[in-house]
Amino acid sequence: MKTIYSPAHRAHAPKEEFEAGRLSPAVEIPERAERVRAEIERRKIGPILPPEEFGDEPVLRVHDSRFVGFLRTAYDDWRIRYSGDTAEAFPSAWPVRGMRFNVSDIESRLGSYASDTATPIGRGTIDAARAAVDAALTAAQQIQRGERAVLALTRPPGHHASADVFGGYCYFNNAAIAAQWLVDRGLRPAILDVDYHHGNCTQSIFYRRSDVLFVSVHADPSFAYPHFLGFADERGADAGEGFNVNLPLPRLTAWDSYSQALDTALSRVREFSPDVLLVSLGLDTFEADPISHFRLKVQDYLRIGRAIAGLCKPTLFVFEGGYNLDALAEITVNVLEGFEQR
Ligand code: Q9C
Ligand code: ZN
Repeated sequence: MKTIYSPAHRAHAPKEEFEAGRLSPAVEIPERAERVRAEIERRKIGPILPPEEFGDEPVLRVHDSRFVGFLRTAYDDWRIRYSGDTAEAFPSAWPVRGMRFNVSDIESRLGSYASDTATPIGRGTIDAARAAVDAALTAAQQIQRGERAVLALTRPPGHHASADVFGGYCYFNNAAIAAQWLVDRGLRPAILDVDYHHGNCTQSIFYRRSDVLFVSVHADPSFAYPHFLGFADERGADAGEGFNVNLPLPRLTAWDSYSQALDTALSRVREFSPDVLLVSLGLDTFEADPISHFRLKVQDYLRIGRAIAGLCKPTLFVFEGGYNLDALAEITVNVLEGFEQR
């Protein structure tokens, strides 16, 4: 299996996030992708190739142009506002009910576009996020050209970024942009999201559409981030009714019940009969993940890979979350190896 990887991700090296009332060390850090890349080499999964540049057009098929413009200048705008301070940009006020969306200065823009305080914008954030998009698009192009499976080793991740929202460590929705690119080339993609956190913004992007199926297995938002979306009764709207499937699971879910939900998800995908499967591959379902509460074990990731391979579809894995640095590389490559075994 080919991997698409760019070292440009290293320019995004957040230091801190504001969480549970305090600043804590960032977990979505460069070492994540570096460890996975090294493990792919060590276990000889296949060639590691750099992305091609696709330009803005495929990004603008999914994201709002003012939002893209905001991300492009946010760090510089922030530095000008705070006279050269090199601290990362964070929002501190949001336009909640009764207030207005306003983008007249950097503070109002941050509040209008951000969904949380975990997603800092630093000097290298935009370049890294763009390289991640190009990695996902390059992988999509490989699939279009006949590859059976490709990994886009994207960082920062994407599934908590919508048309005009960034958050949850995500800036551009890599998987959604790749899916839209495939739609624009006449293909019918399904997205299976197995990250611990609900892929709220991938859901939002395709919620009213029947040309892209979105299926997610995740921690119940009644106790887990992203808190405000990802419930089982969200089934799509308008033309998209029935094309959104959420399978929320309780705290401490282990393989026995996880695998049942995964089987349900896979049969919904099979029923849709896509041309291409995109997998939003989060590895934060691991038992020792530092921010999550499922109980999957190292060997379970081989099973996930085998189960996905059972669909017999061209498969584009798009890397999302997963924060246990000691296990992340092994469990990621287990999914790929499980997939190849079948
Ligand atoms: N105590 C992804 O995995 N904060 N994003 C959660 C938990 C945000 C996760 C706090 C988590 C975002 C791509
Ligand atoms: Zn996650």
